Amino acid sequence: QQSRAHSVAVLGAPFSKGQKRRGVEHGPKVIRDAGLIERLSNLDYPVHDFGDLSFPRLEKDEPFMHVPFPRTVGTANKLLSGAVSSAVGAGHTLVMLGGDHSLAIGSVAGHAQQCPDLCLIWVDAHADVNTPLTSPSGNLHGQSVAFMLKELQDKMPDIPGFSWMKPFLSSRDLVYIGLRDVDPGELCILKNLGIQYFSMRDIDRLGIQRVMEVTLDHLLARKQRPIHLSFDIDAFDPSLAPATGTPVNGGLTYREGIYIPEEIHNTGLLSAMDLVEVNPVLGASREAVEATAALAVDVIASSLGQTRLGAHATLEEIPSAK
Ligand code: B3U
Ligand code: MN
Ligand code: MN
Repeated sequence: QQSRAHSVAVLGAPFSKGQKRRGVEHGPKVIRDAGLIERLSNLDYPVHDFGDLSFPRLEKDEPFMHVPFPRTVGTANKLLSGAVSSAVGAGHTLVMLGGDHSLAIGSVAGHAQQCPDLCLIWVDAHADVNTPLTSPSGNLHGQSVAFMLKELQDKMPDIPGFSWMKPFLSSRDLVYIGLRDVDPGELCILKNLGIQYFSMRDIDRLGIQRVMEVTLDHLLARKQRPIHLSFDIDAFDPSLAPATGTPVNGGLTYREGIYIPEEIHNTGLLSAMDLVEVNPVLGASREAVEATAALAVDVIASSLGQTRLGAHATLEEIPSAK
């Protein structure tokens, strides 16, 4: 396969208003501190670190029904979508570091501005497809996908802060992997729209190899198209990724969680990705935070071509003994 882009852009999005726990805005810093840029430089293309976005603080942002900070989240995502759109438009493969998962709204929307035929792989313990009316918490990080789906348009109220965007994604262009904490309204949406998903139980039954085969076949069989990977670190088992806001037992093993981005890289079609919900404040110790951040770096590096076998030297690089 051809590889789409020849350079990588890293963009931090220190934002946490899509949920109620503080700390996830420090995700970009701890992921960088775990050596992200250095690891990516060892791969074969130029890496541009675009730094962190700075999001406006709004004076007054009353809840919409029980949804907190709607204008703050909407405005942040509008800003992010513009930045992602420029980076992808400039030919970079975009890596967005969150921040909470509400940021996927702007990230995928900005990517879709440049690549209207993109498909989306959502790796998460949660489906994040609540509408404001089905959401038990009100939190927007549990509603990101609902903002994107065209088929949910008539179920979505007009939320202040989001008038800049229209739904752009068809339910057949989305696959979930890792689900194990899905709300009743969300399950109804998944089934009703016929969305392809693989729960942890499905991974137990089929194995991760088959899951990725069906995932990529579902999205790419009709035509080759750009992939957006939205990876929530809570897809991993909490023993591996403890520093996150809503850990759920029974998650991905290290090998499953690395195999997913490896297979996506092998398509040559990865165009943008998110790595979200690393929250250093919620780690029980420094070690717990560092382990979670190191895992995030492994996922990103694997998405961009790092292999478990290691880099491949050329024959000329092997020293001659004679
Ligand atoms: N489904 C619940 C819980 C949740 C979603 N995403 C996370 N937690 N991280 C909700 O609030 O919508
Ligand atoms: Mn999520
Ligand atoms: Mn999640």
